[in-house]
Amino acid sequence: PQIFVERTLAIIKPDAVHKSEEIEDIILRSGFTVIQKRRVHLTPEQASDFYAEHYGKMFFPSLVAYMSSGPILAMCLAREKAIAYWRELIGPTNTLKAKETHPDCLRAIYGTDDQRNALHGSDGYSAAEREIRFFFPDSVVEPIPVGQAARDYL
Ligand code: DGI
Repeated sequence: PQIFVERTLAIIKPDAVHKSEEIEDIILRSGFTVIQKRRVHLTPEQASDFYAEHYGKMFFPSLVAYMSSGPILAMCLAREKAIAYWRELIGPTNTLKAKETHPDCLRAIYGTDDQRNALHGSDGYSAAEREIRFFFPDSVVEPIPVGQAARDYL
C-alpha cells in the first residue's frame, strides 16, 4: 500500500530569524524534510492576508506590524503527522505561558513575549494547504509518497 506523508507550513518569524540555522537543525533532527524554503519580507498587506482570520481582533494591528517588521523564513515541512507534530514542537501560542508550562518547546526557547512567539505552524489540514499555497503557489498539491526524494517533487 502507498503511504503518504503530510505537509505543514512553518514560519520562523522576525524575532527568531537570526537563529534560523539553529532552528533548521532542530527541524531536521526532528525528522522533517524541508521541501521548500523562502526568505521573505512581508508587506503589511500581505501579513494581513495571511492572518485574515484574526481581522477585527484587538491584537490584529500589532500582529500585522510584527509579521511585517523584518524578514521571515517560510518553510514547507514534510513528515508523518507533520501538522500535529510541528505544533507540538513549537508549543503554546503565548511564549510567556509556554516558558512556564512547556520550557523545552521552541516558542519557550526562541520567543520574545505574548505576541512575538518566534514560530508559526499550521493548525490543521485545510490551514496547511492554504498557507503552503500562500508562500509556495507553484507547489504540488498531492501528498508526497514516503521514500521518494522530496526534490523529485519540486
Ligand atoms: O496558531 P497560533 O499562532 O498558535 O495562534 P493564533 O492563530 O490564535 O494566533 C496567531 C498569532 O496571533 C499568534 O501566533 C500570536 C498572535 N496572538 C494570538 N492571540 C493573541 C495574540 N497576540 C496577542 N497580543 N494577544 C492574543 O491574545
